[in-house]
Amino acid sequence: MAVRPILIIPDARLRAIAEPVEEINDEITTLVKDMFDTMYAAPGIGLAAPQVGVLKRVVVIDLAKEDESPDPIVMINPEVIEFGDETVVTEEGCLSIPDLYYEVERPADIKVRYMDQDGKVVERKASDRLAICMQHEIDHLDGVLYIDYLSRLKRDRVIKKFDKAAKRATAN
Ligand code: K1U
Ligand code: ZN
Repeated sequence: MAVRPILIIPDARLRAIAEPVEEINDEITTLVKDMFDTMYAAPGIGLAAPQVGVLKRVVVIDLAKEDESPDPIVMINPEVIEFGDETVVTEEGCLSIPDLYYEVERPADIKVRYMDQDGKVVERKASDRLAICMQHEIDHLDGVLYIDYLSRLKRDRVIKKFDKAAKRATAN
């Protein structure tokens, strides 16, 4: 079991564009395993590789509740290939912006294409929490955070709070 540290804003790696995975080798297999360990330990329902400082297009998700059996999803080089017309407003959180939750509006239904851990190309439709979580995680691969969808006032307030905390941490 290897739990990796989760990066917190304003770490610049959370704003970088992650590179596509060219080959599913041992490095990627270990990364996926560590990402699940890290996500379950947090706990969270999703995690993108840049959140553990690896700028590769890898996402893990598990929406199963504590009393349900695990339902792990691995998405390598994921893309949203269709957005539905309807939108929903749901509360989101982010392990890289801890202890805050805000409502965000996103497309309710999407179709995604990705490679699974065996390198098989998967196309699937998603709705409800899965669609929201997939969009949140795929955004991470492009350096986009859910706070980017808030009003400028709310977003700037969040950024300021974490900038201050980071400055305090480096001063000590
Ligand atoms: O990517 C991340 O930072 C993980 C994030 C995923 C996410 C949450 C909500 C909406 C969209 C995407 C989290 O997992 S935050 C923690 C969380 O939501 C949660 C934690 C424990 C139980 C249930 C939910
Ligand atoms: Zn996040």
